[in-house]
Amino acid sequence: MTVIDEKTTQAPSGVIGQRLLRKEDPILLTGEAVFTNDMKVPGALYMAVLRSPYAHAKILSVDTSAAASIPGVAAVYSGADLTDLWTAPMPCAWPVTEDMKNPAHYPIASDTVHYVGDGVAVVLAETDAIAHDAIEAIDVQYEALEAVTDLEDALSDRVVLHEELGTNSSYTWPLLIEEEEGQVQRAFDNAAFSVNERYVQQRLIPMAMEPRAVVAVPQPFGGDMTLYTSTQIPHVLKVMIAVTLGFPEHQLRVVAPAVGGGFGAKLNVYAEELLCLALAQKHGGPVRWNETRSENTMATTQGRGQIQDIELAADTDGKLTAIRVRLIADMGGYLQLLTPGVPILGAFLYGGVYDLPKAYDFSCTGVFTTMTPTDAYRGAGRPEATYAIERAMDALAREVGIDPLELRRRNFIATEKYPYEAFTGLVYDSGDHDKAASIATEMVDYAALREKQVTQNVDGSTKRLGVGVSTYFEMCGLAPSRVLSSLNYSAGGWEAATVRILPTSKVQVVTGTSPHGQGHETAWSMIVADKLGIDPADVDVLHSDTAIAPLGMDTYGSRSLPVGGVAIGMACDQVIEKAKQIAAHQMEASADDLEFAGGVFTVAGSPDKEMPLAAVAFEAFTAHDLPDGLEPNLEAQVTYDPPNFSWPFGTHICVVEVDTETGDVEVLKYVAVDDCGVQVNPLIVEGQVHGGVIQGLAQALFEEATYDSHGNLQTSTMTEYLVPGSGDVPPITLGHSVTPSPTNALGVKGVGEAGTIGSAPAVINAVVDALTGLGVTNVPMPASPLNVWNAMQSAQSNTSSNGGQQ
Ligand code: MCN
Repeated sequence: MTVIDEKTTQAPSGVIGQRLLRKEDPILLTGEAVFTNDMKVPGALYMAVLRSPYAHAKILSVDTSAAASIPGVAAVYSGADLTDLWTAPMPCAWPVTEDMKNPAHYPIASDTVHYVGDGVAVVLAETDAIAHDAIEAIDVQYEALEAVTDLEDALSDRVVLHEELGTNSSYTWPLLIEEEEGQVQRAFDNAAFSVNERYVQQRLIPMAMEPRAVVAVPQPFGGDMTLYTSTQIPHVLKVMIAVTLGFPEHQLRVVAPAVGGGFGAKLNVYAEELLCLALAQKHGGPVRWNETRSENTMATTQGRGQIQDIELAADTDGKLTAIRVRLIADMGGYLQLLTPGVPILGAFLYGGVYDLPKAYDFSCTGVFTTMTPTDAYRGAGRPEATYAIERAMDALAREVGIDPLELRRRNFIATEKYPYEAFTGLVYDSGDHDKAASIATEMVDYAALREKQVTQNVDGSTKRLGVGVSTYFEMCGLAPSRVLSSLNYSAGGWEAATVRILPTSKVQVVTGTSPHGQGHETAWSMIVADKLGIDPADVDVLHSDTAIAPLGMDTYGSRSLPVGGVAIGMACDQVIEKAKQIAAHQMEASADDLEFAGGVFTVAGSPDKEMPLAAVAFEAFTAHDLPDGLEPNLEAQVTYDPPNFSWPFGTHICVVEVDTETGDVEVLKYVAVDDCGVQVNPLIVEGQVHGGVIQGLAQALFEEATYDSHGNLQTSTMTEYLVPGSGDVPPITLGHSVTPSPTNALGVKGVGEAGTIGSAPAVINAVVDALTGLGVTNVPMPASPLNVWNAMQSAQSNTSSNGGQQ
């Protein structure tokens, strides 16, 4: 249930701010949308991949003869058979340090496998069923090697996983920021209060509703190729394929048809994309592949996977004086497109929304293990950072002996300090943390809950009430290119947009963003309609096809609105400027005297003179009477590289009841107050926050990808990997404040990841808060009944060994 607090609802003005239903939904909801696996491609061969059952093993031999003899099988290849196809290893676009170790990783292994699910052979066959039967008939002999699934064990190099690297450590990335040398250590030496906490970010499986799928279709003449793939990044993928396969970029078209969710896991260049394309080229005909759900759990990248050690130092008032963070980040078997950079993105957020002096000591070591590679998962590094600082703030509040919200308020960056240069040197655009916290506390009736706890959480009580707070900042709108370059990221952060008014005044927008559930067709139409004074239904948004939208940087990092949407607004402004020249010429007035509102040009001081944009569009098309030197047609193209990230923020509060007899956690109330600046469409914003909160809540309470000591994924189906169903989701009440971003003309900030970033710490803080009276100071994620029970047991045994002192 989503309840919108009317008090905090932004008053709509113009089209921006209206709660329009999403125009892309009818075909999705009626099953008419075409996903990659729905594509009808006559004559396509079906590809199936044989995956390693070992987490770490040498491939001794691959016998494909039995599989090749099955009727309907067109070809069977081992990794060794295909080595000539690759001109370069699989790409990693984020070499975070100069000396980062990156093992050569090819689409199919030919020597050693490094996780269960690593591809060792492929079959091409006339049907999907034959292809899958045939992979069963391939005989692979392995020499099993030891698996390593514990991060600290991996770091010890007891077993080196990529022999050629000589170590399992991929990189260590430090960030030491001090006003004066030695300041961090001095702050800890002189701290009135300090905490030293260890948290574990369990691995998560992104579980998009649609698993991955690929269809590669060579065109009959000239060597052109079309690749249909369920991806978030058709543009980036095109460049990466050109680099990796040496495929001529100008002859490659990448299309992302309808995409059923990605959550960061489809922000990658996958082996199967390269295999389908290379094999389609080799066979001179289409090749397709469709991922099964259990393949998806092991062969699509996973998220999180970190050990976080965080220390806070504070003065007598509980004001932060220094933060120290040490991360061990699980890379998995190989580096995928962004694997090493994901934890680094979080490095800038361990200071939360707090006024921290320049006293910050961070370092992250990325380590190889024998598990599925990790990469971006909704929030990518930022939920992890927020979790650590927000959990540690609660620990510090317990040390100081004050309410956790009061501790946060003492540390908030004051509103008048915005724009605020943070300890990292990054500038936060705008914020009002007191306001977001006040709205949230009012909505949840915080004071009453604290009073209720006093009467409910008494000795012997088996239903304990807990209240958890989390305040967060998100560094989103991934851009600007110069900052990304300073982090060694290989690509830029700009976005492209074209706005074209057609002769009959309907509008085409071409965007480089690539939506997969975010409602861009609706939102972009609203931006255009608002600017041009037309009906959003008269706008068509073209996207996700590099032949139609050749320029783009795609969708991730909650960047599409603050970068791509802003670019569209700028293109509209340029179109209006050009239309103004034409209208002025037609009305024999000076362009400087023209005003544009509601889709009509008027002349200041001459109320009888007006010209609708539709009439201007037709004039621009016929070009019979245009001002001298002006080109026909109304079209503008903008490539926008923003000057800053955008910084949404908010306060989430979770209320739980924990059953001390069973360890069961019931979420009684969840309030999320998010501020993403001006909301283009509050209905979409609420959907995004709602989905995000559920993903964070799922990490806090249900989901965990677990591996046994041999590296076998124990949670490869949804009976073991607990994705919450609608019945598991508690009531979520949304509120918001609106603090416009001063860095873009629309005043917008992104929101796609906000819910995920704020939620997990709010839930776990609530669970720990409920059990504080029993001596519990930490409950690991997920707070399953077993984990809660164990936390209570170990608190009890600590208490007994301390002679009853808590
Ligand atoms: N929006 C708005 N006003 C704002 C902010 C956003 O109306 N002030 C709207 C935008 O217009 C857009 C949507 O909210 O329609 C999300 O915008 P934005 O925050 O720019 O995020 P992106 O479109 O770039 O989406 C990426 C983000 C990420 S990083 C993940 S992961 C994620 C997410 O979006 N994965 C999703 N949301 C998802 N939603 C679905 N259904 N499926 C996924 O895989």
